[in-house]
Amino acid sequence: MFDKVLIANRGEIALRIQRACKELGIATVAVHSTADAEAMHVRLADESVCIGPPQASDSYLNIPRLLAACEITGADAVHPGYGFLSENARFAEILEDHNITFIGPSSEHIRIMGDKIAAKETVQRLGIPVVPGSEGGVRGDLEARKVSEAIGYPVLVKAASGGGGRGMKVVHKPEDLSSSMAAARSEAKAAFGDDTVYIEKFLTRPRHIEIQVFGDGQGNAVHLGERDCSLQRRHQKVLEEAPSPALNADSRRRIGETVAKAIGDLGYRSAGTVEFLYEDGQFFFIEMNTRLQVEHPVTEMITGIDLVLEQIRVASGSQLTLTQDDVTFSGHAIECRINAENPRTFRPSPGRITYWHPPGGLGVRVDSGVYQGYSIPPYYDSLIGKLVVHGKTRNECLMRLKRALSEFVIDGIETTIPLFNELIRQPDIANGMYDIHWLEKFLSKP
Ligand code: MV4
Repeated sequence: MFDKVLIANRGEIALRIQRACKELGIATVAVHSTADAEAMHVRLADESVCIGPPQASDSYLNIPRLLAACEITGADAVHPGYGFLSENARFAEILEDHNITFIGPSSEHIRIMGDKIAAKETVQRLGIPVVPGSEGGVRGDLEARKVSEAIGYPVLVKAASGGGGRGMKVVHKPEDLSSSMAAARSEAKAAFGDDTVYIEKFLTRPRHIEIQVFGDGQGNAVHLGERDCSLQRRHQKVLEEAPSPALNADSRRRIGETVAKAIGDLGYRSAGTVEFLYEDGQFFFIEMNTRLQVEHPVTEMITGIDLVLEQIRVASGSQLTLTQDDVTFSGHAIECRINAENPRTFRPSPGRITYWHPPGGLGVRVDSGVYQGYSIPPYYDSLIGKLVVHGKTRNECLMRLKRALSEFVIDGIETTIPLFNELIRQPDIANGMYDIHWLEKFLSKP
């Protein structure tokens, strides 16, 4: 086991990782920018190192500075959290070269899944159902025309290096294909430095359902069920839940077993998320995330499994002790992302938290990196906490969420709490009847 883990992140996820380290008796090192000197993740760590100025490119994303922090403190492993360097294959590789363990997958697996075309080819070979579309990248207009004809319009042109929906173009008719291809290419080139695009059948009203997987890199893998993350705005998730209101135990077991077998065959190590669009009872792979995700607590609440603790264990070379039979699902969990933002315009609202009273009680978990008197800096994402609620049934979970939201008091800044108070009162949400477009339609209403 490791003696000392450096956590290359900030905010609530840095605290989440510190908690797992503490339970394992591992010392923790926090890194921080000058803007984060007063942050909770710095206060609670055993040691801390200032790694640079506020801008992430000069601090949390700066590999040489992180390596220096490892060297100074003698950390033998690094947990990257989510965002920042968590899916940077080069970072994982450099750490490996310095005999520091990257707590995550191999750099090869990160690299493959970062290339959306390679990812799709890889998982398809392993038996995972994918969205019908081009075989690999599409070069000319003629090829694009043929592929689109074969799968039928509407089609979606996507960037191979994409993510977050950038460089995506919906095409409804052949006449628009050539101009949309050109637009997608130039957007992709500008955003990712790679203009490779591919084509898929455009699914018009799917749900976003993702399967949590976990492997030990030695061929053993399990699935931990799904999360329904359909409630998004501009590709930012707002509320996530498990189980999905759209699945039954049989469909869950079938997709879960398919995905777990594939992940084992791939020799994947650590936590991973296989993302699907789900429409008319069918799953279609879109992407795989090779990191711990923001919404992982939803899965922890219904399985009782500590994902970060398991990540640390397998990173230190242990085999997976969990078997699929050990993974049982109990009740329902919902996560609300509490952002320092205006609840209607989503404009960031940094500043000083003058009053902070989080909810508590049975089945209520608040993961947060802030405290009363703390000033939220304007340089990073606006997530300040996650309210995660568990109940025996979805209905109990919703009632408990309503109660927890009513207890939550945050003064001094605007937050997304009022939005959640509205959402849980919508019949479609109460009934679980929503797809990936539901939230934006709701927000566009007066
Ligand atoms: C799609 C799609 C419809 N059809 N692919 C958006 C970002 C990237 N992760 C994949 N995305 C989509 N891919 C096909 N073939 C619709 C989306 C999409 C979406 C997906 C998940 C959650 C929210 C979304 C919002 C808009 C579009």
